Amino acid sequence: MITMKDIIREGHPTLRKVAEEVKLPASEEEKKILHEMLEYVKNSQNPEIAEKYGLRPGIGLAAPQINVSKRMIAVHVTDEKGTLYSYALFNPKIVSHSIEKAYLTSGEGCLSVDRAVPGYVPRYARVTVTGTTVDGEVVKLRLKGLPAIVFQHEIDHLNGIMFYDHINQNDPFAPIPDAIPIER
Ligand code: K1U
Ligand code: NI
Repeated sequence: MITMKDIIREGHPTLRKVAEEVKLPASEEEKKILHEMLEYVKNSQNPEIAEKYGLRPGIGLAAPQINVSKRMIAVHVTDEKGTLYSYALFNPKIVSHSIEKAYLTSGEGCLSVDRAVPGYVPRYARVTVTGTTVDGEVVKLRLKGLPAIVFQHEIDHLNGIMFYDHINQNDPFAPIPDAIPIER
């Protein structure tokens, strides 16, 4: 079971590396890790389990955050309509995106960052993501709203990018032209 002890924090060099593609079909060990990553995210959203094991609640997790430099992500998040997006993917890739941007009005957080970093994080408003599930199925997801933001945050981790790299350092809350504000 993954716990906060397994999650590396900012300053660790793995968080700044470009993660390796997973050679498919994935190994049993890679499947086990990816399955456990999704379990972490689900468990962390269960108040009883989160308290028992000291899990910080999360809506996503990328393998580099547990010091595994491979292209694997887990996301478990609902959109504004209550639709659940629960995915564990090998080699996720943004294959197309909108020109339009979006941002969370409350900013973003990260399980690898033990401090609040205020500011707007500009993201694409809509993305199409492909990837391969633990069962070897290829999926193509058309995402908007919070799920689109979370997938971009997690795929950034695979490229050594932290959310605060996108914040305007001089004016963290400077308006982002033509961007959709997302409240949550
Ligand atoms: O990758 C991570 O560090 C997880 C991170 C994902 C994320 C947060 C915000 C915007 C985009 C991506 C988190 O899950 S931080 C915790 C969090 O935002 C949250 C936790 C429980 C309920 C709602 C939000
Ligand atoms: Ni993060």
